[in-house]
Amino acid sequence: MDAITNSSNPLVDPIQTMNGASSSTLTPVSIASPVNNSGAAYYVSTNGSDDNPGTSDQPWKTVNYAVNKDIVKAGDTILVQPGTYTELITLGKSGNSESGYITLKANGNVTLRDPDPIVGGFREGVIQSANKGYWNIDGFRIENTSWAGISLRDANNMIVQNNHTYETGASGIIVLPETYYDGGEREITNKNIKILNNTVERANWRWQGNGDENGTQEALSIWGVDGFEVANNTLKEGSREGIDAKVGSRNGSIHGNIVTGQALVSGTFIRGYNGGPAIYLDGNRADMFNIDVYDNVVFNNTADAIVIADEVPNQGDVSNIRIYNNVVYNNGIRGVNGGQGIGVNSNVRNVEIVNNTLVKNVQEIFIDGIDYLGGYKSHDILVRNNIFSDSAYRNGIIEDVDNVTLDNNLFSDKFERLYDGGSGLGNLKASNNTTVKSVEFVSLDGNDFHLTSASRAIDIGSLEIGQYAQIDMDGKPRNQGAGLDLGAYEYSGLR
Ligand SMILES: [Ca+2]
Ligand SMILES: [Ca+2]
Ligand SMILES: [Ca+2]
Ligand SMILES: [Ca+2]
Repeated sequence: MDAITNSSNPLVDPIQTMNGASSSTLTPVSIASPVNNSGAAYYVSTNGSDDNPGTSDQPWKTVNYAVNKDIVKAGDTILVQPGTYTELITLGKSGNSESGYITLKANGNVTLRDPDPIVGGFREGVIQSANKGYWNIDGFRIENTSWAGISLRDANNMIVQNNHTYETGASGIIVLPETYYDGGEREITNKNIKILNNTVERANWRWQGNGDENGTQEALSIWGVDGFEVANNTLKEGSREGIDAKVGSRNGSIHGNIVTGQALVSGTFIRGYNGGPAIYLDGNRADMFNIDVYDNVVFNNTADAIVIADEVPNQGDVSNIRIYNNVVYNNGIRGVNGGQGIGVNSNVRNVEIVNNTLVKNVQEIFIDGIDYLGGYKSHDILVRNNIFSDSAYRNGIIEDVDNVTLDNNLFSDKFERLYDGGSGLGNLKASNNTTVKSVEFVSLDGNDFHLTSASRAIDIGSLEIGQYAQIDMDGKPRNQGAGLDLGAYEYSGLR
């Protein structure tokens, strides 16, 4: 396993152990370790000149000049001095594994602006690249763009960290193939991508409806990527979907992110579009597999929270997905959309949904493998040690799926049935589920879903969970006291 997939083991991942609801405010640690900064440093300043040598005393003037200059090599750093730069920056070269990344870093408060924020087609980003690798893009504010903020096509070994995109026409950050390639393995053109500690705010801000060229894709899109880590980012306010890993993206993780205020268009019924998930795994035109989604806080999104699906059933499927330690609350609008806390649709197999806390969504757990998208009947879904509480409409639905294990979960007793549906359901093993009048969170109204000593969720969990889930969302070991607790947070106080 390489450095990216190592992150799926929380015991050895320094980022994960620092995680919590406030993790995105922390300075990243050691995550950029592969970056080699031993090379030369060059400078860009608003009062420089592109005829200068690019030193601190005689800096260049434009960022795009710097990223294309022959003298800049793998392992070098370009420091962009404070100020506002209005230009499109097209990365013109690559670093390499021997000499390291090329670092493009904001050396203070640097704002990048689209020179023409209305004109610009599909794939344009204020920072953009095609078929390049080994760049570390660090610390920029990018605002008011025609399409993306940062757009990386056919990219490898990229780190995008500590940036803030604001009011982008389409995605804040997107990794994508140059063309659709008709799907299949050919569309997996990106490798080893880390998107860390960024803020993506008001993505798809010019979206007007289906077919609008300025508002396609999602706030943070991982498209056709083998090996990815999307960690500790904050997404707030966005017209469409939030974090979307799709079209055969695989061997990756989405963790420690805060996702709120996405799918603002939902309920407005603009040309038939009704929003999308805050975190979305969509296999689409190629096989998607081996993905961990954990330690995310997903709340106050207008539509669904975390959904696993396959929009193109006849090409590729989705398998080996783990969803754990997520806190998911107040998503959806009853009567307007499904408001799913965690959803599993068709063409999906081998999903483990473990130790999540889901509260006050329209419905908490939605497993329906056929009617929605077509494809084969989903199978082998494990739902264990979760808390499903205080839903607006119902606990959820389970149907059209085979081999479902639903055990050791806690439900609030608001509804007669643990789940609706039930047709086309083969081999459900439901056991040791508990219903309670109140979960006894620290604060249901205040959205603090740690457990109090009175909670029934304490010590009644199944020990049969993967190694990946042995640490709770706060970074504490599970199985304290007399047993393992349900939900994202292990109780560690006295009872
Ligand atoms: Ca433009
Ligand atoms: Ca597919
Ligand atoms: Ca169905
Ligand atoms: Ca315990």
